[in-house]
Amino acid sequence: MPDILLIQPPIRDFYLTAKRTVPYGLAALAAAVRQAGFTVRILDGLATRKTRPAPLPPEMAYLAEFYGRPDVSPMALFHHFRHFGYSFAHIGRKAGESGAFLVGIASLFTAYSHEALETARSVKFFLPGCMVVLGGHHPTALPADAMACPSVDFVIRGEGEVALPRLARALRAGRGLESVPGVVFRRPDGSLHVSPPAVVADLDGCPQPARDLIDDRFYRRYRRGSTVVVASRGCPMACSYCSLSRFSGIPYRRRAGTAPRHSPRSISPRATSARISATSAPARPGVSPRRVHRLSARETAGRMMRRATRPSSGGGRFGPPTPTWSERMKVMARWVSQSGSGKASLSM
Ligand code: B12
Ligand code: SF4
Repeated sequence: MPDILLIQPPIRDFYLTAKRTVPYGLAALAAAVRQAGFTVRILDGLATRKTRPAPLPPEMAYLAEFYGRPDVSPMALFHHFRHFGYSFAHIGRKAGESGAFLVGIASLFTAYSHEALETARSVKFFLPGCMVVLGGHHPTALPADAMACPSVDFVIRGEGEVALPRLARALRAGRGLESVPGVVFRRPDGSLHVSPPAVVADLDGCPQPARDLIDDRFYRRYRRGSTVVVASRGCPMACSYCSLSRFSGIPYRRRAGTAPRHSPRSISPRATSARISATSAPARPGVSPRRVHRLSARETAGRMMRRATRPSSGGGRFGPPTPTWSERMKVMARWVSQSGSGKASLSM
């Protein structure tokens, strides 16, 4: 029976790509609570191919007449609104069987915040004696929204590696929670105690994520094992539409020892070789973060150009891009490499 259960909730959307949902943050938290002496398990609500149609949410109900007809085109991806992952009842039952005293639920994305709350309700139903804590970008930005759900006992804002073990220890010892970084809780009069987001001061002091708790059968790419390596936290950019740099309270930091510590074997004892593909900017010693970002975007644009001009692009279904399209890509690459304002309209 684990002391702590960490849950990645299922999601409801038109599509899901498994490589985007590796529960890296939960593995980082699991390593931290393990180091503090707690037993822990990850219940990954997305580590299954199970999917079924779900009703459109009320704000999208007007789309109903456009969906529902059979669609065999390559764009059939967006054919139905679907529930991806295990059912809320299944997750609740598994939480009940775990008997954990503390259940942590990831609520990373605002668009999927309802699924995190539904998970919390199901967990409380099947395991009424446990404490439920929510963390991730959504409750960090809008803690009162999450706390409005009676099944949520606490929120931890910001990074959880230091905060979650401290919350667990305080709960076990029956101590007050005021000193737990990032914590949000209800005071006896019903008002909320809201702490500023927690920030890990020494990223290199954090243990390696508990990758052994990730169900990597589900996260294979091209029939090989795959994993995520996070070389930095926060973001060096300041896109005008993004809350991260301005309001999250999470500063941009790089991990000093990333390259040597992440040899294939340090990532997984079973790994024999590594093929690296980057979706965000890797750290480069001696180069300013913004420049790293611009270089990375330029390289990505260049790679896309080269790939797109091969006739096999798009799995062989589509021909090479039109000149207008490739011209646009070149302009974009030029613009990205020249842009020095820090107000980019490109993301990640
Ligand atoms: C890499 C990245 C991606 C990658 C990989 C995502 C992944 N598998 O983790 C890709 C490109 C696939 C991606 C996709 C998306 N992303 Co993204 N992504 C990022 C990025 C750049 C870094 C995230 C990261 O890895 N952080 C490091 C890990 C360790 O942190 P973490 O997972 O957040 O976990 C920490 C804390 O959040 C907290 N925590 C997390 N869970 C829990 C649970 C508990 C109980 C507790 C206590 C704490 C806690 O503690 C953890 C350890 O410190 C951030 C921006 C940024 N610079 O931070 C955006 C960001 C997270 N993404 C964002 C969005 C919106 C998306 C998409 C929804 C975009 C879209 N429309 O498709 C998709 C959703 C993907 C999905 N899961 O279906 C937003 C979320 C904002 C919001 N409020 O919704 C961010 C903040 C960027 C932004 N501002 O737009 N993303
Ligand atoms: S690059 Fe992504 S995370 Fe950074 S400010 Fe822009 S949108 Fe936000």
